Amino acid sequence: MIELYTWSTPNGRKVSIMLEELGLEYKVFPINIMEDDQFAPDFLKISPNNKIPAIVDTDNGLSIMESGAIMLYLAEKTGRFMPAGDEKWKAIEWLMWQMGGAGPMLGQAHHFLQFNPGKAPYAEERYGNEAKRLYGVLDKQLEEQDFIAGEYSVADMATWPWISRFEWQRIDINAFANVKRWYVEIANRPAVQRGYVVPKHFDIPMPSN
Ligand SMILES: N[C@@H](CCC(=O)N[C@@H](CS)C(=O)NCC(=O)O)C(=O)O
Repeated sequence: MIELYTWSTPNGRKVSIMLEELGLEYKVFPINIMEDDQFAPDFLKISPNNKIPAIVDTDNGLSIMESGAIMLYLAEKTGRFMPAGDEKWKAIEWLMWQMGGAGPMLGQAHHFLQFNPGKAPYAEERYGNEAKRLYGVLDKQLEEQDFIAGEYSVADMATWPWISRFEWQRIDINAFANVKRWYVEIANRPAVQRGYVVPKHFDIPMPSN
């Protein structure tokens, strides 16, 4: 069984969505990052960087932090959501794009545009522009294929929860037709709907038209 330590954020939802897609048995341990649960000594033993998500696989006692590493572990454990052949490297390439680029940059957009508007105009402009650039990159990748690496994979499950915050990022998702089509298709997957509400219920934001 997988023990999942998580909170209702994009990085946490990546893993709950993947666990739902896989149909694996898992137990949720909410780590309320608004109340500093992430600094509790017991949690630091499995997530020394004091961030969610983290898992423990009770089959072998292994603990893993970092959502991208967790997704690679689950893909290897189950043999699912990782394409074969060259497309495997496309899935990993875009997983790294999400982990190293889209996630951190969109996180900054949330910080300045959503939570601290008016305090740092330069940062708002910088991360607002970077968010638009990233949506443009993703839109181009989705121009000729349904999913980021051809078939539905870890790359989509890692990226989609970040795109679900398009409103916080001040993005008009209607301006990115391929991203919008991809976003809505994934939002309609029952496993994504189940994984999105772990550990707390929030409605999935949907484009206005
Ligand atoms: N690179 C990490 C980032 C994890 C991360 O930033 N988690 C945030 C929530 S989305 C967190 O736990 N923040 C608590 C804190 O910074 O104290 C991953 O992908 O797992």
